[in-house]
Amino acid sequence: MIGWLAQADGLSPWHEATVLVLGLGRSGVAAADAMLSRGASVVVVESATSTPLTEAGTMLEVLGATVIMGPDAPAVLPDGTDLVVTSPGARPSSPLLVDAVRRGIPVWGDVELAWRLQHPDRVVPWLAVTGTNGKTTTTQMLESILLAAGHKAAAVGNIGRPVLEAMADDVSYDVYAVELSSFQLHWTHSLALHSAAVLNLEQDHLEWYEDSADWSEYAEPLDAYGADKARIYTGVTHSCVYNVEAPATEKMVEEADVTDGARAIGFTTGVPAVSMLGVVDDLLVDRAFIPQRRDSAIEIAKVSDVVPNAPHNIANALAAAALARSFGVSPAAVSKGLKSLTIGGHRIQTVAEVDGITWVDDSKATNPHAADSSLRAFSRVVWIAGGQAKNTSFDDLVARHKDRLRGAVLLGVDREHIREALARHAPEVPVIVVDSTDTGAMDEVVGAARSLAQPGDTVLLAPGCASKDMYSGYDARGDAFATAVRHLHPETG
Ligand code: UMA
Repeated sequence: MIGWLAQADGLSPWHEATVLVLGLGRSGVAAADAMLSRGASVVVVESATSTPLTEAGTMLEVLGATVIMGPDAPAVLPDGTDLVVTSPGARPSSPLLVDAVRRGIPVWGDVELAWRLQHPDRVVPWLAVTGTNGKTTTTQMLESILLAAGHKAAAVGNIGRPVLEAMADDVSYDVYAVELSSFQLHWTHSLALHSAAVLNLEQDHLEWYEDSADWSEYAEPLDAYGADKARIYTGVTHSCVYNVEAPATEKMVEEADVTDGARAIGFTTGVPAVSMLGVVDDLLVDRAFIPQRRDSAIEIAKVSDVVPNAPHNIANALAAAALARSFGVSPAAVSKGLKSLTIGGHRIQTVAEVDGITWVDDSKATNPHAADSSLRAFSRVVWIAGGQAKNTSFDDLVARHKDRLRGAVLLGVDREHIREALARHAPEVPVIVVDSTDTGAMDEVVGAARSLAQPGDTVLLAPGCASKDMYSGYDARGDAFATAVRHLHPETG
C-alpha cells in the first residue's frame, strides 16, 4: 500500500503507483489518460466488447496502458494494484469493486480523481448541481450565466464531459459548472466544493442501490440514493443551495458537514424569505446575496427570460442563479445568461399540432417525478409511458394525475408495471398496451394515442422510464415519436 495515496494530489509521485481503471467509456478513457500522463502504470478492465471500445483500448495501449477486454475480464484485482478508479456506470457490486473493498484498496470515481489532480497548483472552483431531475438543464443554465458574466466556464461531469477531459484542455477555465450524478458522488471522498445545489430527491436508479448499498446503514434504497446526493454538500466553502419545496434537500444541508462560514441558501417558486431566491409577481428575485436582505430583494431576471417557464424550470433557473450569485455574478448576467440559453430538445417540445391535438415530446422524462412535472403542465392528456422503470413506483403519479388522463398508451419492457398502477388507481382510464418492441412500435403507439385523443387534448410522450430497452437513448426515442407523428400526419413534415 502506498503511503501518500490518502493525501494524493496532482504533484504526488504517480509513477510509483499501479492504477486499475474500470470501464472504457468516456470517464474511463479520461481517467486512464490522466494517470498515464502522470507516469502511473495503468491497467484498464472493460467487460464489454464493441468497435468503439476496441478503438479506445488500442489508443490507450499505444499510450502505455494494459487493456483487458471482454466477458472473461478478471473478477479479482491483479496483485500490486494500489488504486481503483471506477466509471460511474459500474455498480459497487461489480466483482472488481467488491474485491477492492475486501482488500482495503481505495476506490475513487473519475470525479474524485479530477478533484485531487487539480490540487494544489491548478485549482478551479466547482459550482455543482445534483438532484433527480433538472440537473442537466440547471447546469446548462449555470454555464450560460457564467459565460454571460465573462467567465471562462465549462459545463462538465454527468452532462457528458468528464471533468478530467476539461482539465486537459488548452483553455484555462476560471470556474466549472459541474453536473454530478449519485453514481459519481458515491465514489467521492475529499470534495470540498465552492457551492453546491441539490434540486430534488425522487425515486430513480433504485435498482443500482438495491443491488449495491450497505443495508446495515439504510432502511430503503431511496435513503441510500439520497445519502449519495447529500455528499455534494460535504466540505462546501460558500453556499449549500437547497429547494424550499423539497424538504429532503433542506435536511441534507442541515446534516451536512460543511466548511465554517458556508451558508444555506434556499430557492422557491414562491415569495422568498431571507437567504432565499424566489419569485415575486413576474420577476425572479434574490434575497440572499445582497447586504440589505433583511428587508428587501433585488430583481435578477424576468420569469419570461426562462424558456419554457413551467414551474419546475423556474426552479432550475433559481438554483442556477443561486450558484452563480454565490460566485459573485451580477444580476444583469443572470438575466442575460438565461435569455441566451437554448435548451436541448426532447424536453416538453411540441412536435406537431393537428386537428386540435397537440403532440408533445418529453422523452427526457425518464422517471416518474419528471413525468409528474410534465403531466402537470397540461389539462387533458393522452399519456404515452413505459420503458425501463428501474424499480420505481408509478402509484402516486397515476393517483395524482388520473383526472387529467384521457387515456394511456404503454410500451417497453415495464409496460405491465405501469398498467397495474393504472388499474389500481385509475381503472376508468382507457389503456392501450403495445407489445411490439421493434422499430415500428412507435408508429403503433402514436396510432393508438390518436385513437384516444380528442380536439383540445395533448398527446404527451413522458415515459417516466429509461429508454435503453428499445432505443439507444431518450433522444432516439423522442426522434422516433416525432417521426411516427409525421407518418400519421405527413402534412406536418
Ligand atoms: N463496465 C465494465 N464493468 C462493469 C460496469 C461497467 O466494464 O462492471 C463498463 C461498461 O461496459 C462501459 C463502461 O464501463 O463500457 C461504462 O462506463 P459508464 O456507463 O460509466 O459510461 P461513461 O461513458 O463513462 O459515462 C459516464 C456517465 N454514465 C453513467 O453514469 C451511466 C455519463 O452519464 C456521463 O455523461 C459521463 O460518464 C461523463 O461524466 C450518462 C448517464 O446516463 C449521461 N448518467 C445517469 C443519468 O443521468 O441518469 C446517471
